[in-house]
Amino acid sequence: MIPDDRSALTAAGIRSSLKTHVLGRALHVHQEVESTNQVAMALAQAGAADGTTVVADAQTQGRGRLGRSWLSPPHSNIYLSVLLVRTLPRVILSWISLVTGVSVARALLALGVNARLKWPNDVLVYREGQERKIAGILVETVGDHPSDKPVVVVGIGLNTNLVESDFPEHLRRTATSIRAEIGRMVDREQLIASLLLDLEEMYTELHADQAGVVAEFIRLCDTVGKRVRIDLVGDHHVTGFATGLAEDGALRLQQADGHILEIRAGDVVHLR
Ligand code: BT5
Repeated sequence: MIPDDRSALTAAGIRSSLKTHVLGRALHVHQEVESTNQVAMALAQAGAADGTTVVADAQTQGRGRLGRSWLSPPHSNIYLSVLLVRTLPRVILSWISLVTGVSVARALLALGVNARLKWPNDVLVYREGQERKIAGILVETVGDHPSDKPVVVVGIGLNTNLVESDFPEHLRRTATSIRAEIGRMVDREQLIASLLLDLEEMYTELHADQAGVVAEFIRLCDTVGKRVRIDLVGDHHVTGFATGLAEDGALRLQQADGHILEIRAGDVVHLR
C-alpha cells in the first residue's frame, strides 16, 4: 500500500520488507532527531554493532558537508544513517561514499528516475538541462570507538515524496524528489529496505571485486570525461578535464598545461 503524506515510518514496516543479513538488523526509527548521523555516532561510541541503522521521519539539524545543512521536513523523505564497524583498508574506506551513491542511483533507476552521480557525493537528475539534486551522502568517521577498527557512519538524505512547492525558494531550481520526477508517491519503508539490501551487497563487493564496483561508479557518474571546475575549501578553485579516478577514489583532473591533480575533497561544477 502506498502511504499518504501523514503515514509514519515504523521499524515494523521496514522490517517486513528487509532482506539483509547485517544492515538494518539493529534498527532505530525515530519521529524526529537533530541528525541521524549524530544519533548513529552516539550509538557507535556506545559500542553498537556493524550495520546498525538509524532512520528518522524528520531532522531538525540535518547536516551536509562542510557545516552545510540538509533540508529535512517530516512525512516525506528518507533520512538514514548506517554504521559500519568492520575492517576497511584505507583505500576502500574512501570508496564508501562513492559506492553509496551507486546504490542510491540504482534504487532510483529501478523506480524510473534517471539518476546520475556527480563526484563525490551528489545524486542528480537532469531536467531541461538543469542539474537537480535528489540525494546527498555524508560519510563521517567515528573517533574513540571501543573497537580498534575504523568505524564510519554513512548518512543518506533522499528526497522522496516532497512536492516541488515544499522546497524553499533557494532550492526550487536545484533540488528535486522522486515524486516530482515520476509523478507518484513511493513507499518509503520498502525503498529503505531495498536500499539497505543493495548497500549491503555493494559494501561486500567492494572487498571482493573493487574493479567491478569502480566500473559501476564510472557508468553512473557524469563527472569523469567532462570539463569541470572544482571549488576547493577556502576561496580557491581549479578547472580542467576529469580524466578518471585514482585508486582511492580521488578525482584525476588534467589541467590546461597537462599537469594532473588528484582531488580528494571539493565541490564539482560540470562545465559545458
Ligand atoms: C550533502 O551535503 O549532500 C550530504 C547530505 C547528507 C544528508 C543526510 S540525511 C541523513 C544523514 N544525517 C545527516 O545529518 N546528514 C545525512 P552537501 O554536498 O554539503 O550538500 C548540501 C547542500 O545541498 C546545501 O548547501 C543545499 O544547497 C543543498 N540541499 C540542502 N538540502 C537539500 C535537499 N533536501 N535536497 C536537495 N538539496 C539540498
